[in-house]
Amino acid sequence: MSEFFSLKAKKILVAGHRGMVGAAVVRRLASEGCEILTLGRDKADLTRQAETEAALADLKPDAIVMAAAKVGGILANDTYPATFLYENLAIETNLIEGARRAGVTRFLMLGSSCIYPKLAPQPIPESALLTGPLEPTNEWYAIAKIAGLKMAQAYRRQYGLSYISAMPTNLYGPGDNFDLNSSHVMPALIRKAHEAKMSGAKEIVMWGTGTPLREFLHVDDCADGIVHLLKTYDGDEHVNLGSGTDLPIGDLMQMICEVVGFNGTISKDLSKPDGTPRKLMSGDKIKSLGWQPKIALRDGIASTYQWFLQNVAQP
Ligand code: GFB
Repeated sequence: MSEFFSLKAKKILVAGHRGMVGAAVVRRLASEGCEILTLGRDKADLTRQAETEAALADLKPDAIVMAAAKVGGILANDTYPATFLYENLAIETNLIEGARRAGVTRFLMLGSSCIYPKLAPQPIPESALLTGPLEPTNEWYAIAKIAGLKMAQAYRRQYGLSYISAMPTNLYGPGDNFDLNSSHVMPALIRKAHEAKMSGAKEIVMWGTGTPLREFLHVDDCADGIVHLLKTYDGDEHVNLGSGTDLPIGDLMQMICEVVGFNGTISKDLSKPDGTPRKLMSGDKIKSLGWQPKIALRDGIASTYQWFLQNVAQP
């Protein structure tokens, strides 16, 4: 795939560099010969327009990767709809308009697979966007992310800017949030299996029925896909970024228990929501652009568990 945008000697701003995705993009960019810029909360609160625009005017990056977002698992999304809608809209608006004002011609906006209708055809092609109602537990976050990708399209159309969007599937890996109330399923289940093993508990609790299917992509694969798109893609339509396979949450739980070494039983908390039944994305488009993921799920869980042991677990 020919390079549309060379990163060599360019100034690339990774917005959200302390988050799981942003940190992975920083690691991935280290071998690209570019200057990596970051924007900590101490320098600018990205939900504040004036602060964001002043910081971007000062940094004058050649390109921006928008990894900054208010993110969380199914319960956090369902409990804080206003926060998820407001903060994500504000961050996107401030970064995209701020980028335009600062003369930034290249921008990669990151969304999520929850932008697609709850009952979209599987695997979900990019063209399924806005063809049906959203999953209620995360429609607020989804609406914000749809607005973000539409902003990138609108800025391309009106101002001729090379702004693009990527929609990653459920991500996991080093730097994830392991807080049981706000996290996604992967870090929650790693923590639960580990703590049960350490305390000798006989049982761990999984939310919902365990039947929903989810697709998982290691964050280092995601960062690699982001850099690939940044260098090679200049289209109007967003691009799915997934692993190509999914599995039931119950099977994921089983795999995590094997990796962690927890041999007890798994019970279900049916008071917690299942969310969308399935959201496997089609990877045809990114494959045609010359990219595919490398990290197998079991290997990714094992290395994430090691990261958890070294960085989060209490000794
Ligand atoms: O990862 P998760 O929170 O988010 O949950 P979504 C995925 C599935 O795992 C759901 C089940 O069916 C949960 O009920 N699950 C089982 C658990 N046990 C647990 C647990 O202990 N913790 C959690 N968190 N889940 C999010 C969206 O949806 O995915 C966001 O809300 C975003 O907007 C993100 O799109 C990628 O996959 O359901």
